[in-house]
Amino acid sequence: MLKKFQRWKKEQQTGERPLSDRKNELLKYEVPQHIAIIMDGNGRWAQKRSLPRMIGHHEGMKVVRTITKAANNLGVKVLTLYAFSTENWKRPKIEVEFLMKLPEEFLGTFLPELIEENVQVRVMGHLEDLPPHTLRAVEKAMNETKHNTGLILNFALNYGSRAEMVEGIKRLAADYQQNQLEIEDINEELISSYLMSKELPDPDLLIRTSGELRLSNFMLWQLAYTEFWFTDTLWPDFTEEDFVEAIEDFQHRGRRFGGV
Ligand code: V0D
Repeated sequence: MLKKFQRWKKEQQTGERPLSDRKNELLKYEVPQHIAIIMDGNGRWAQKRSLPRMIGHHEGMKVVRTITKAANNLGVKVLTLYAFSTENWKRPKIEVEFLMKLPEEFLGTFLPELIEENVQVRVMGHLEDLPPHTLRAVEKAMNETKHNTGLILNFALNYGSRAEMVEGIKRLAADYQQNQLEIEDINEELISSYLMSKELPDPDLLIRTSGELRLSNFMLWQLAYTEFWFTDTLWPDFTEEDFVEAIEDFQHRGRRFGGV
């Protein structure tokens, strides 16, 4: 409510186009089907305020809710969020333990709302290494939303793209060894079907916050034709306005797939 008022006041003072107008305009053009986000800058957001990094992660979790609602309302089909990479285990133990409680807290607070809004929760990553309490919460959410037909909210959790490829290629090789497929059957579509993102379209738009201009082992195969959008804004400061701006920019770019 406060945020809405502040937005209205700013629009009055600066003559900015209201968010509702911008969203209506957006819907006249092609909205990206699949948006992937690297939600970076949570620790830095906290450190800038002399707060523990955990507070930044917690603030970042609230933004996940805002952007999920926005994506669902705009008719985005899939929102993939990079929540925890295979590299993130190297962080201090207490930070990892705190992070592993966030799925439970997020779902404990927002699962009823997600169900209400017809959102389907999915997770891609090596789930077998997650603490049992985290896995339980995630499995419950996936199970309770599996028939929902709205936005697919896809969390990349303990995910790494190269590991995903290695594991997929091993299964492909095993299937070959057992005469399930022939060399000639190997094509891009088949390879996609051995990845954790199978049955999802490739992302149309990748957003990375906090000024880092790297992929950090995120969906390397799937991002081959994706438009990239970077911002210096830290994830806890990322707003619906920023999200709409990214989509507006996406719509203004011509995508040519190497053709003319
Ligand atoms: C911390 C910013 C939601 C990024 C967002 C375990 C870093 C907040 C989830 C979540 C995290 C994951 C799965 C699920 C439901 C919610 C989450 C982690 C970190 C890593 F089914 N936010 N969030 N998971 N952060």
